[in-house]
Amino acid sequence: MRDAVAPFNVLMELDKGVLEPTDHTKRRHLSDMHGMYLEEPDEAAGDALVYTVHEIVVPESPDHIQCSTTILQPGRVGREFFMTKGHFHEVRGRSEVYLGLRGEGRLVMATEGGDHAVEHIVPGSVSYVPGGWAHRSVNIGSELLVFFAAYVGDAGHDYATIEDEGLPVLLTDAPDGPRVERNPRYTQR
Ligand code: PAN
Ligand code: ZN
Repeated sequence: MRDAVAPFNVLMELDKGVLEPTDHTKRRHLSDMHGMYLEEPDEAAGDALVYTVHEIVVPESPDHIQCSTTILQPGRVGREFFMTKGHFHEVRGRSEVYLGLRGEGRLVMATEGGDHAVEHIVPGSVSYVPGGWAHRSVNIGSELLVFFAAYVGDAGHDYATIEDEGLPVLLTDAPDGPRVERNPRYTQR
């Protein structure tokens, strides 16, 4: 973790999302996404890399802002595009901003009450994720999707709610292009 009381700079490779230096890198493979897609991945896909997150880690306090880049690979499981796990912030009121850097994606957001919103992630898009909205990014293109995220320092991540309930909609690859479909497995509280 950085001593964020002292100013610092890191450099980002804009098209790759790599931060130099980075404090922490996590990688999510198909095996980490178990049960999140309607269909199980093809065995031929092996344990493919789905996404990488490079993080700048500062103290988990509302005085600070956590920053990260996400690099989502292109691909599909069945008709669904590669996506992040998605989460609510543990502290529900904490907001976040996404800045699109490369590729073409969608940001799926939903409240615990079942409202949902889908925004575009493209180079230059700035998406505001208000507190209380779960969020998942989806790569609908054929190249990498890269974006930068900044969020309140003590937000934390609640993955379990999305793992249990899913999100109200899915992004699928339809003959006429990407489609937002109702998630048949979504269970609203
Ligand atoms: C992002 C996400 C990142 C990976 O930095 O954490 O895109 O997605 P998952 O955390 O859902 O695996 C963010 O929203 N942070 O709060
Ligand atoms: Zn978040």
